[in-house]
Amino acid sequence: MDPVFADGGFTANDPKVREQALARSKRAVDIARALGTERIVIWPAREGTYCREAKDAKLAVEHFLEYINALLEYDKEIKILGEMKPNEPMDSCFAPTAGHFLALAESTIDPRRVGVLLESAHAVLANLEPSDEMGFALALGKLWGIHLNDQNNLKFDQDKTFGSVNPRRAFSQIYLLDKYNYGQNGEYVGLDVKAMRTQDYENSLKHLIYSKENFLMLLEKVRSVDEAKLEELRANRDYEELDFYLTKILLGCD
Ligand SMILES: [Mn+2]
Repeated sequence: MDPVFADGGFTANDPKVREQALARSKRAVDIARALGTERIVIWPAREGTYCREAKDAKLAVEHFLEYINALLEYDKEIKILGEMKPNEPMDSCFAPTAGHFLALAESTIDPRRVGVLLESAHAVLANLEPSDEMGFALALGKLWGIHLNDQNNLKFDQDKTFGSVNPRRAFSQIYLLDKYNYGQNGEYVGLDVKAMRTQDYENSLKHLIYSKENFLMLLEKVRSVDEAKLEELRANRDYEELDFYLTKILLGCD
């Protein structure tokens, strides 16, 4: 929020600003280590432009890489989790998706210490399916954190209560995470939600409780799925029936 970083930190055109951004990040690493964690989440939503020609896209990604390398060098124990989003506050972010960041990770000095934190709404903002994004990162052994929430189409980053907009999309995420025992290796399930602004204070606090409640109600539905039936429908390529079966489960009519 410091005005010096209005045009981004480590992708800013001014080398002094990039230096300051790195110094501040090193301090954040020190604080994280003092708190007993080695996981550092990068949320590079200001690393982009409002005007395409405001920054050199090739140079910006090179600065991004130098920044990650400098942090990996600074502390040999930390793990970096990129929480990527395609836009907001900037019009267009560099490395807008988890896939972009994982490609970047492979070019760092220690790819083993670079992974992702996937947020449902960020995937939706990129017009991607959150559960597929999670599957992609899971397959590469890189899903080190998740922020569950919801998003009503392509608008600002809404951080709505998990499952409140599209329960089926929420169901798909839980189905995948539960199937692969997500959390067994100490990964956290975060709920990155924000209050609707036009309520009084007390009511505004319910978004976290209900995100968790929705998660638990959907988990129950996920675990009620008849896996043999699902496999049979897959084998028969009867996807209308599969869709209908899951819709019935979601509506409590099965
Ligand atoms: Mn988030």
